[in-house]
Amino acid sequence: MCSMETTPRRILTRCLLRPADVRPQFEGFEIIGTFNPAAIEFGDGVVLLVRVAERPTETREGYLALPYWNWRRGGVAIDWRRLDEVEVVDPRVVRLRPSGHLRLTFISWLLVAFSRDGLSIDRFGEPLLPATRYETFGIEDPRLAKLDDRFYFTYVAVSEHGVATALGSTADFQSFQRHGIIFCPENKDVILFPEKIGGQYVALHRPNPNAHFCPPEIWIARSPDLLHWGGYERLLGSEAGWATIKVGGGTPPVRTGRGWLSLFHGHIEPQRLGDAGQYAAAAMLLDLEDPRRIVGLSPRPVMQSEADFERSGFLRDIVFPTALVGRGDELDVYYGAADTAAGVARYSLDELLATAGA
Ligand code: MAN
Repeated sequence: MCSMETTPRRILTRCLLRPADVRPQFEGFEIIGTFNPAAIEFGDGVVLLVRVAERPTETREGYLALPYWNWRRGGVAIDWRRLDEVEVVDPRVVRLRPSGHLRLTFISWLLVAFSRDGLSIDRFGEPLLPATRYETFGIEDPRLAKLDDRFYFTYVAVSEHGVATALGSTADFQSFQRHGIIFCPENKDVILFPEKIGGQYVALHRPNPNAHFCPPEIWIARSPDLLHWGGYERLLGSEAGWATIKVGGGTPPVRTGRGWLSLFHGHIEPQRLGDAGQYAAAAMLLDLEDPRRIVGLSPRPVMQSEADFERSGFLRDIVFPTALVGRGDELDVYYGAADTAAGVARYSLDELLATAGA
């Protein structure tokens, strides 16, 4: 699909976590994914917040099980829908008849995992389960940033009210505070910059409007307090021509001498009906003082599925970067693989910057 000449070398690739490594939270459920991990330096090592997806194991002839969180009672429940009432969009999503509303075939929550070397998990911490009415279909795809000596994480809150993004925080990864929805539906891939710029917090986000005048794009916004956002501006879309369906923010940016470096994902259209299509990642560099300005962009993906655990799983051919951790001249990319596993791949910082033209 794309030439390899500017593809940076992977120095190493490790599968960090697979579904078999984690126990289900809900009785009668199985884990189908431990993926899209937030990651950040913590103490002497790295801490991860991993998205865990589980689904009911029971099957009933002629019915499909759609799990949800009963936020009033505080527990998981299953909606059994007749097969003639649902239309399969892809393995993750079904459309209900006659309303046309979407539902997920699984439910996600977040798991804390600690790693000393950043390349293997030593122990797990607490699970963070859905709780509010905005989280009934699960909480997904967290991203972490350290701001004012506290760790803040954004996460996708999915419910019958839409796909919104919420904010949480912690000082120690043992107790957590929820700050509510910060980007209304439809917004996901909300990514905080790790410092204030010009006196304001900055975030990337990906609105997904219902009226499709264009494919979903990456936007940028500012806030005085992390809760109230404004100053919205479009950042990136069709410039990433290789991403034929859509683009979305990937990793929180890291400061480099050439600008804010971030990997973003792009969705490439499926070859076969019912497939989800391929997800790959490219690099962008944003101006340090004015991150609304793109100062470098890799013309092609820098990361595509290569390893077996990236090529096959719940879905196929997905690498979905969600965090960068600097290691001197090298950079560890944490990512979700095939919507199933969590991986880490190491790159040379200079090679990544070179692909973005810096
Ligand atoms: C998409 C995918 C799924 C996710 C839903 C809701 O279909 O990213 O993994 O569960 O959106 O966010």
